[in-house]
Amino acid sequence: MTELTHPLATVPQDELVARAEADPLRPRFHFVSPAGWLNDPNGVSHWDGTYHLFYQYNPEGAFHHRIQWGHATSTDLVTWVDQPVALEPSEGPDADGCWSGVLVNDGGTPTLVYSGRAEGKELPCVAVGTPDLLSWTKDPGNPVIGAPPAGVDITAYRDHCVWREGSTWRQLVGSGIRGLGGTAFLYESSDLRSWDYLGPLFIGDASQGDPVDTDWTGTMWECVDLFRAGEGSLGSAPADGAPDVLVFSAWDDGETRHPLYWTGRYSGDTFEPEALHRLDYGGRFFYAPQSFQDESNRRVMFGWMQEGRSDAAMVEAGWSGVMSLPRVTTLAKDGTLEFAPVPEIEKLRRSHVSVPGHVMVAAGTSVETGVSGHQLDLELDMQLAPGAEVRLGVLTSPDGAEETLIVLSRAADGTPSGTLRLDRSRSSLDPDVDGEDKSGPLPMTDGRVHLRVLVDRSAVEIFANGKPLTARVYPTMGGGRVTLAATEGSARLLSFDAWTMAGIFDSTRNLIPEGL
Ligand code: DQQ
Repeated sequence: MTELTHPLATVPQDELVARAEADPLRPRFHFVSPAGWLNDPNGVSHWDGTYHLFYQYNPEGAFHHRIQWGHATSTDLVTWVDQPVALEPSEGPDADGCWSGVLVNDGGTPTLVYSGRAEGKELPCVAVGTPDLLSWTKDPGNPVIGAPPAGVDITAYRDHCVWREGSTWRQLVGSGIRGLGGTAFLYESSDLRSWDYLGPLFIGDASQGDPVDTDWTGTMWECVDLFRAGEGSLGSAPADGAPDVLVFSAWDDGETRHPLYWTGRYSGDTFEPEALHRLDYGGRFFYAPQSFQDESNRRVMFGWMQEGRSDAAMVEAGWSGVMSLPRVTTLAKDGTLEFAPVPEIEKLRRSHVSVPGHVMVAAGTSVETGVSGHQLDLELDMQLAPGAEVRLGVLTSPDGAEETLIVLSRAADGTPSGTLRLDRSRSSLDPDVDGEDKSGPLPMTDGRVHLRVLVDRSAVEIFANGKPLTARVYPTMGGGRVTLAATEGSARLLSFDAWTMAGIFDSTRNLIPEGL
């Protein structure tokens, strides 16, 4: 094991795993690192029937420093096997960290394109893998791009999206142009090693909107991800008119703001934007998402559910960061994206409670759910009358002092719109955790809402009519009751099913995994 060198490495490495596993707030059916720090998903892929999830990892402790690429594999996207660390910093262009990147198939050779960090800046690097993807060799020519584009005053430069178009490779590197906004620089190569710069794919406008807005595009775009949201591959004529989608995480001066996406058309060397959308109403709690197309042609996305507790509390806990459940991304009729957890997750469902449906819930009344737990999958169908507001409470303490509220409301004028809101003001008695409200528009027809809520201790993922809201909560009282009440108007509860969820790791993990 490496020596403890960082001032935040106050917990001895051999105590980290035990510390992390003892934390009642640590999720049990989401992927988390063995202990220490986890952030972005990297190199997400499906290779010869095996899913690969690499991730930004610091096994030294629960803080971001000298990042390595952790690695786990799965055959079902549900249970994961820890594999040896894929990349770690070494002398040269990644001496201070192996930052985010992707995996591509170079004529059968697994190849990683990532950002090497050294001397305070990041540059593109390449590594090739053995056929089992377990052992990686860095390219002697790293960095493969020696500097950001000349003559452009950039805010930062890192992270990669790489795809094959005909006989050439194309690559985007996330960046920002000072005084203008976020951008992604486009490059081309025949061999993934020698790259020609083609120009900015598209430049955002940071002067648009207010920096506090939930859809402000920031001064730099991290983790850009470009894909076709339908039939056909990037660069081809869209058979079904499906848009291209440019996902990015808006960043500003060291602050991770929120993931957004443009729908539009990528053609030639540019992207013609059509509309800007929020990717997840939880904002920074679903950050740096990365997606891939699996062998059954589904677009599957993972995101980093970062913490809402203090740096000191993370260090003490011995772990930080949760990987979201993988979600299937599809195109909704209105041209936006919609999301659902992969159906494979249902394998983890255990005891089932069915709350009687077809009951009216009137303002001021509540339904006795009889459901309780810290690891739950809840699925509800409801119909809200115009002006109705319904609250589903989870992780509720016996006395109700702590409760996390998922609030659904329908516009009073009967239009097909409403709001999804997460009220965390009473989620925790701990005054130091993030309790900010999260919300966004909820499209609905005739007041109908299909709600799916996955509660995994401090990790909560909500999908309402396909719109996601992801966040973290830190209850202190150990409550697990589930409550349902109407506060305005009335709603018909059509169905309500609840399951407890099994955990995915049943034995103690190794901080530095050796694989099987
Ligand atoms: N995290 C990585 C960067 C990326 C950022 C470093 C996003 O490559 O820009 O761990 O969270």
